[in-house]
Amino acid sequence: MEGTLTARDKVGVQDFVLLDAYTSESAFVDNLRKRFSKNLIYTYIGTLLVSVNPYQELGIYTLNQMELYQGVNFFELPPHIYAIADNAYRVMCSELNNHFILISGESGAGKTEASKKILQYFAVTCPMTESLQIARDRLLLSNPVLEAFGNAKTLRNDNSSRFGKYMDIQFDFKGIPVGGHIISYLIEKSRVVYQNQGERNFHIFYQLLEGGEEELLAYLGLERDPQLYKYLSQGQCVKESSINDKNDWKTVSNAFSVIDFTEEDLENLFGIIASVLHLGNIYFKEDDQGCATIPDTHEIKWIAKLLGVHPSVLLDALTHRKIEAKTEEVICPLMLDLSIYARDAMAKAVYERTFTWLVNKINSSLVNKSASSSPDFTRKTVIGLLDIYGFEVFDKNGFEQFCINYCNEKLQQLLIERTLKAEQAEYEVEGIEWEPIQYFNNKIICDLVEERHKGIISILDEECIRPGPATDLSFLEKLEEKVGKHAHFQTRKLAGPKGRQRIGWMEFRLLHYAGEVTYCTKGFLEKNNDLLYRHLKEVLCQSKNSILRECFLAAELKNRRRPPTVGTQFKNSLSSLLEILISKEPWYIRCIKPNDGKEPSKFDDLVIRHQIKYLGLMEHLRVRRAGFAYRRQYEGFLQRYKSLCPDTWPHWHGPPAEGVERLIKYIGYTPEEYKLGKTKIFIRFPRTLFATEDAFEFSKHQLVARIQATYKGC
Ligand code: AOV
Ligand code: MG
Repeated sequence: MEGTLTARDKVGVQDFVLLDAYTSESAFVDNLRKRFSKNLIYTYIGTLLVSVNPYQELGIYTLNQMELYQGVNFFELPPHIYAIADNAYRVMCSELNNHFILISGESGAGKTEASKKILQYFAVTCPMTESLQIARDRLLLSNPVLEAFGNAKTLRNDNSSRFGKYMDIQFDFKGIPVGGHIISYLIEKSRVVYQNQGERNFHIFYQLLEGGEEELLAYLGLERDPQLYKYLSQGQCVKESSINDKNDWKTVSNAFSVIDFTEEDLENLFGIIASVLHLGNIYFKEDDQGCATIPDTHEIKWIAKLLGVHPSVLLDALTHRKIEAKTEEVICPLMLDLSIYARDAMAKAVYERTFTWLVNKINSSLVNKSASSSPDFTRKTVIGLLDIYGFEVFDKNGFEQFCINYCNEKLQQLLIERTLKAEQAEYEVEGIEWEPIQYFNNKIICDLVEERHKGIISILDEECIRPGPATDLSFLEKLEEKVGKHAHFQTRKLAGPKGRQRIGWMEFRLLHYAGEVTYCTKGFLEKNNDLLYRHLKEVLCQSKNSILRECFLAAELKNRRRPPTVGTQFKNSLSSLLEILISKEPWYIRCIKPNDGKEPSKFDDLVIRHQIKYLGLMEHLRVRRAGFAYRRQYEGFLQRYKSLCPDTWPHWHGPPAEGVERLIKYIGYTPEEYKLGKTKIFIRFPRTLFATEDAFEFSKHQLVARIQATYKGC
């Protein structure tokens, strides 16, 4: 065959395990490039799906495509996200067990789009009854609502998810989707009050101003022009050509009407959104003593009206602070910077809690009452979809990146453990011997971050609560003292000469699984503490806006003492997430961004290599290949290659295992090339399968040629 290009040479292999040079990153990149240039964005590593963002509509998500993939065995068709969705669904239906699909990749790689494609696939292909259509619609429409409130334009992605999302889609025993449940993780609330150059606040603010009806804006005391609002205009990019806020407003309004939101809910909800904008425009002045005053109370009046609080009480709470002395409360005026802090803290807290309320509200609308009360429907299984922020490295990385990257460490750990475990379990079940492979266990980094009393989060918490003046610098010094010798930790003081050049005085560096990230400790204490002055909390607890009252009162009653810090809350919520995931069958989608410019058809080797590294794809491939490159159920193998052996063509009537044995003997497999398990054939080398594939392609062409010749003769 020398000199001629095979299909594999032109479009690459559709499963990386078939790569001959499977340990070579270059071969991996080459294969991805070949496929990408032909708009083949999906490739497997076994049952893991690698997806490269095409940054263009490819016409591969049509109804026809959905039908094509329905009920078809995994490797029968070219790789597709529908194959993952369909297989997870079918295994769930046949084995009545729970599954999850973990979608990971860096910002802009296509995670959210992938999760939407999966949801749409289920909505279209799963059996449905009329009474359950509403549950399906609500599940679908929860997306635009959560995206409006939780997504924003960043430098990396015009629709970047600024919260983590885990969604369970619940199915009854017949495989009909009956409801769902969403858990959200750590929304990036700092964005409410500040955006970097070229970035925007959460979409909902712009949608409301662009699309909201005249009467609504008048009721909320808002002007249409986003430039007029400080919280919306700091990034100097209130308009973005790829975003149509007006249309999106219509979609979100329609979604609200389908998801059980009452008029009153919406009035309260937009009252809060508008109040945040008014808050941002409050202007403070310094009096002779340096204390803050609010000379113009226009905004205060609007906030007071919309939140149902007394204007003078609000004004007081923004410029004063209650301090508990031994026996009494003392009220003291705030200096200018502390008033600004109080105002921003209020905006952030109000937005964050409203977002949580929104998720809860959507969840209660996703509970299908008729389904859960009927005994026939008690048996439920779920497919969980995890779309969480990807590993982030910016020029400056803060507390938010620290949390996001820690989350990615944890998920990476889960993937490695589950992959190895699953692989080992499969060999055991099939009665096949295998050699375990070495892999880097990133538990050491997870421990560095989360270990009780010793990890970075604990050290940060200690600094947050200890009496005496604690600062971001004293936190860094504590880190140096307690984890300074850790192999994955560096600071300027403790790093080698190379590090000395690049790590600033306020910075520390973590050697993450995915690469080095330097974090600036500025703001760590404040963000972890997340203090809202008690005075302001009291005002919000008394609010006549029922959403706010509910959010703040409930939290007050629950946390009479000091609530856990942000870092600890996040750590706990991640640990519950892992508990949820560990009990389910995993499916993985690893998304890759082809370039940093959001450009279609541009394949940037460097950008891609970096992602391959930190997504652990080479490692995954090694694990997958450590024992056998390929495995396939006897039925599927026989079905595909039966034409290669006269004994099995056109039909084999005996047990499939025997048919496969007959077939591979005929085509000349040697004993070291394969092993026969209980239900599957395991092929050790890719070249064996290649040869079989080539023979199959050859025989197919011969057959076609023969048919064509026959017709020509007619
Ligand atoms: P992300 O979820 O992974 O980033 P998105 O799913 O929002 O990334 O994708 C970013 C953009 O890439 C989308 O808005 C689309 O324009 C385009 N895109 C992604 N996937 C596809 C696809 N399959 N086909 C066509 N275009 C696509 V973040 O939320 O920022 O981590 O935090
Ligand atoms: Mg996203």
